[in-house]
Amino acid sequence: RMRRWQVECRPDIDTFTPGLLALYESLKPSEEHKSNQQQLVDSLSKSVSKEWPNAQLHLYGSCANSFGTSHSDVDVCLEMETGSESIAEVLLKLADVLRTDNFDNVEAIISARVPIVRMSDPGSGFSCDICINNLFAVANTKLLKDYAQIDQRLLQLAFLVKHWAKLRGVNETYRGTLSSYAYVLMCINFLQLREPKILPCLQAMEQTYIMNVDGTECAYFDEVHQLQDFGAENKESIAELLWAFFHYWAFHHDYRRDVISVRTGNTISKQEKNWTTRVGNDRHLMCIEDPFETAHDLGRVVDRQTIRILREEFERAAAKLQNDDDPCVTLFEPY
Ligand code: 3AT
Ligand code: MG
Repeated sequence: RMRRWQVECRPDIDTFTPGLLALYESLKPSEEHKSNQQQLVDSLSKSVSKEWPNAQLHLYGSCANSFGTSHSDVDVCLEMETGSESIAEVLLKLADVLRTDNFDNVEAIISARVPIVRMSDPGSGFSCDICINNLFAVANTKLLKDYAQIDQRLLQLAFLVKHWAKLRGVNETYRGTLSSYAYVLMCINFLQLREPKILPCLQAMEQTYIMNVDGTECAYFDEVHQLQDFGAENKESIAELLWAFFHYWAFHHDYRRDVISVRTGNTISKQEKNWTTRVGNDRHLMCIEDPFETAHDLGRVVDRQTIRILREEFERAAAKLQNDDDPCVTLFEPY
């Protein structure tokens, strides 16, 4: 009897590639969407510079890493000298400034791991998160953007996975499932592990980009225009890859032993990271190493209940792609 993990992909899987690519195209943000985002950034920049003329405004997250859909929010990082003020004090002052300038629903969220001000733009209705001096996010945004330029299958796969995760309700960190950022790292690592490889490991190559964040060096090879043909030997279609992605997380990944690591382009052991026992709220049931903040496990939000939900969803997704007549529809049915 074939074991589940030995199952091969259905022979007609490629017939679903055009449908999946059409869906991917429909998820990409429109030009109008991008220009609305730019307007929001411009008016925000004006407000901020009145109070903090030397602050630098960086976009991060999906509005800058090229993994943004037409539903994505705008993530902004302000780089500034805070002097004797705490980040919380700066954020409270920022919230006041934004209220005065007529932004909507302004709210300072001070207790989060990364404290932010959240607000929305009265014109476009976009939601916007603003953080202070979180330059790791700026660095990982550039890393993701650079990976996306090597092989177009990364963007295609990640858009479909993010879309699936949103519709299936497994893209909610506050409820114990995974962030969009975590899903993109899962996609990158998965493509680094294909044979032949579709993506290289940029952090294992010559360092052409180095940014120092709070004493941690964020360094990697960023001359990605030299890597345009990197994945060319691998001919797998997006339908095959999407199935294999879910199949990997349903049946192949060793949840007990392994950590996925974009930094090394491989999986490493929990033992090596000392992620074998629960420390505080960090359970380390599903381990995803942050490429720069390597002590940070992006899966730490996952608990006993949500890991079961996630694994069932991965199995369901693999089964839909394997068996259904119209998986482009059924895969994405809301839960
Ligand atoms: P959406 O399209 O908005 O769902 P996104 O890529 O903007 O996707 P998030 O809004 O979840 O994702 O996160 C915004 C950025 O913040 C992405 C990444 O640069 C950074 N980030 C998010 N979560 C973490 C984390 N746990 N550790 C480090 N950086 C993070
Ligand atoms: Mg975002």
